[in-house]
Amino acid sequence: MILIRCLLTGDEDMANQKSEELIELIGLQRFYVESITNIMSETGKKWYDGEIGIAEEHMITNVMRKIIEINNHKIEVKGLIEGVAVICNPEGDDHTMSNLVLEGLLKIRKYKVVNIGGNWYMGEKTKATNTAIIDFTIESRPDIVFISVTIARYLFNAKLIAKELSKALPDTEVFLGGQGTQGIIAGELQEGIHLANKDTLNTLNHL
Ligand code: B12
Repeated sequence: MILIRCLLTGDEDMANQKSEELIELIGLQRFYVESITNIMSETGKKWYDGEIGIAEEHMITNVMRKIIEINNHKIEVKGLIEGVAVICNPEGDDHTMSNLVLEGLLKIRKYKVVNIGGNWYMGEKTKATNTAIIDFTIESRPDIVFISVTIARYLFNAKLIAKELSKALPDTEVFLGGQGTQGIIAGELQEGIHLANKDTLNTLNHL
């Protein structure tokens, strides 16, 4: 794909232009859930196989994040909002690009989005971090909460956050999703906590 070539050479302007062309062709939502996800997993594979270094992987991630942010800003939320959505990662998980993609997809559906993000560097203070995420989310009074987990070892944290939120906010729909949730078995989660469909648009279209 031409876009990945622009990203690999660090040509940000060209990457932007190619993204615009792709969006024109397949629409923003498919660009988010198909093109970006594919390009990023290919990038991860190239890094894993030693074809590219850590710096190149970071550069691609950085340019991609900017492209998503530019496009998210273009989404206009007019009229009555559908609800409030909070997006977060559990402590430890640094994969925040999914949050940006989800932010855009929720904005398209007229949600006011509070994206707490990730990158919590509090060392051993996992409990304090979880409390911070939980308290902030409760204060935001969301209709839905999206918890994104990419690395499975942070699933325990994510489940803990989900459980507390579901207890404190019984009318709020809490979703766990992302690559790190692949091992969850249907029915394993308690009532009020949903496992996001592998097809992200499927989950979003059923909100
Ligand atoms: C970018 C990246 C990073 C960046 C993250 C930067 C950032 N700010 O996001 C950096 C460099 C920091 C990083 C670090 C690491 N990474 Co990394 N990373 C990636 C990479 C290349 C892309 C991830 C991405 O952004 N994808 C694009 C998004 C849009 O796709 P997505 O996350 O799948 O989200 C989609 C769906 O899953 C869904 N979704 C996600 N969450 C949710 C939640 C809900 C509720 C819903 C509805 C939907 C949903 O929505 C999206 C659209 O459909 C992946 C490769 C890959 N296969 O994805 C590796 C990858 C995830 N990383 C990996 C690893 C191993 C690491 C490190 C452990 C490496 C290391 N040794 O340090 C660290 C861990 C750091 C940490 N503590 O979290 C492995 C994970 C392997 C595994 N199975 O555990 C991967 C798969 C790479 C590989 N091939 O080995 N990484």
